[in-house]
Parts: sequence; structure tokens; C-alpha cells
Amino acid sequence: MEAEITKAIVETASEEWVEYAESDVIVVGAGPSGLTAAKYLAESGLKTLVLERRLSFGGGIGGGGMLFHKVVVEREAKDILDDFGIRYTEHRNFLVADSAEFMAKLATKAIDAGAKIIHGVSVEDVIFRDDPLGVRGVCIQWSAVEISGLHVDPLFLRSRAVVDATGHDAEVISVAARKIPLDISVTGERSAYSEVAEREIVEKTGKVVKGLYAAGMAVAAVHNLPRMGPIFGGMLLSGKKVAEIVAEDLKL
Ligand code: 48F
Repeated sequence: MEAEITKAIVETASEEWVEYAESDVIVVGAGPSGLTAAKYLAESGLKTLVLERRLSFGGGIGGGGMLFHKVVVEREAKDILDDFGIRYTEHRNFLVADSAEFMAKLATKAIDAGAKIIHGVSVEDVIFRDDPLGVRGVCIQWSAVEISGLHVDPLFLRSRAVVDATGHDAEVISVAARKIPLDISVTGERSAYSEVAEREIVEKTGKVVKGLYAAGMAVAAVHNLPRMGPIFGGMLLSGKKVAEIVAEDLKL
């Protein structure tokens, strides 16, 4: 029986790795912007793979606001909450959701829409071509190997688009900016100014170079925008917007 358990896991997982060696879109990071993007990308018919370093969903959602188990969302993002079936209460100008429900339903709806999410995998670099200049996929490593510091070569996954939804450090765009002549520098985010941050992150969400897109707090890192704290409307709207832009760009 033990051998059969091993075969069941290794054979089915390996089949999927082969299937996802090439995708339409790779979303890096299963935080609020990445999960939102994944749902709408999958719904538009694109083969969508989400790679998440940790063994959990939600990125910065689970901590709520300083471990108070609530997150705040602006009314502008109400339709997205409704799309995901996330319940909320009204508190003056804001909608307030339970952080556990928020992250669980973002993940569930992304998976139900057809996105494949794989945990414990870190993106450490990109694949690029200069004919024309652009990103064509990612280099991946088990997070456990990354954390151990062992010298293990990565594997490659090709895709037509990569969405950096890695949060405050914009890890994918940072490595691409350092190692490809992209003519961008990732200057990092500024101190808190919530209303400006919420608006400008959505406005500046989109393509960085052919094949590489920024969503969520990665946008703030790339465009030197302020941070906003535990308010999540901008993350949801950014995830939806990047999905629409990628779907439009990938139209044949
Ligand atoms: O940080 P995170 O939640 O990013 P986000 O979608 O949302 C930001 C908010 O949570 C909050 C905020 C606004 O309300 O200020 O912080 O922009 O989620 C990013 C996810 O990406 C994973 C990381 O573990 C987290 O779950 N991640 C980061 N780098 C990598 C990665 C990487 N190189 N490879 C794979 N996953």
C-alpha cells in the first residue's frame, strides 16, 4: 500500500508539472492581487498557473490589521467581493470583511474558475528573449531548497505572460530589472498615504515590458507609490485590471 501512495502522488503531480511546463499566464504570488487576477484570467479561458512560495494562501490578508482579524475594502470594490461571495459588514464609508473568509474565498473561487495553484514553489528568475525584448516564463525552485541555501539548479516554465503579484518587494520585476536591460529600476514603495496609494496602484497596474505585468503592491514598488495598510480594495481592483489587460494582450 505504501508504494501505491507514493505512485499516486508522484505520478499525478508529475503529469501536472508536464502539463504546466507551458501556460498562457503564470501568476507569481497567491496574495489578494494574485488570487483575484487568477480567477478572472482563468474565467477568460486562459491556462493560468499560480506559484506561491508559502504553503498557504492569502499573503498579507491573514494578519488582518495588526492581527485584528478584519480587513477593510472600499465600496468601489464591492462588485468583486460579491463575485467571490465574500460577506462583509458596513462600517461608515468602508466594507469590513473577516480575514479568514476573505482569503479562503479568494482561493476557492480562483481554483473553481480553473486556475491551478501550486504551493511551496518560489520564482527566482525569469526567462527572456530579445527578439523582441520580453519575458517568456520563469525559473522556479522548491521554497524548501531556497530556504536551505543548497546549490540546486532550477527548472523552467514557459508562459506567454507573467504577472508579478509578489507584494511589497516586486521580486520578479526586481530580478528582471537587474538581469535584463529593461530600462526600469525598482525603487520601492513610499511611506503610508492610503488614498493616493489605493488610487494610483490601480491606475498604474499593467505591463512593465512585453510578457511581464505588475499587480498589487508590486505596482507600488515599481512606481515608487505610497503604502496603504490593511485596506484591500486596491488589491482586488488591481488583480481584476491586470487580468483584463493580459487577456486583451494575449488575444490571437
Ligand atoms: O504580499 P501579498 O499579500 O501581495 P499583494 O497581493 O497584497 C498586498 C497586501 O497583502 C498588503 C497591503 C495592501 O493591502 O499592503 O500587504 O500585493 O502576497 C504576495 C504573495 O507572494 C508570495 C508571498 O509568499 C505572498 O503569499 N511570493 C513572494 N515572492 C514570491 C512569492 C516568489 N518569488 N515566488 C513565489 N511566491
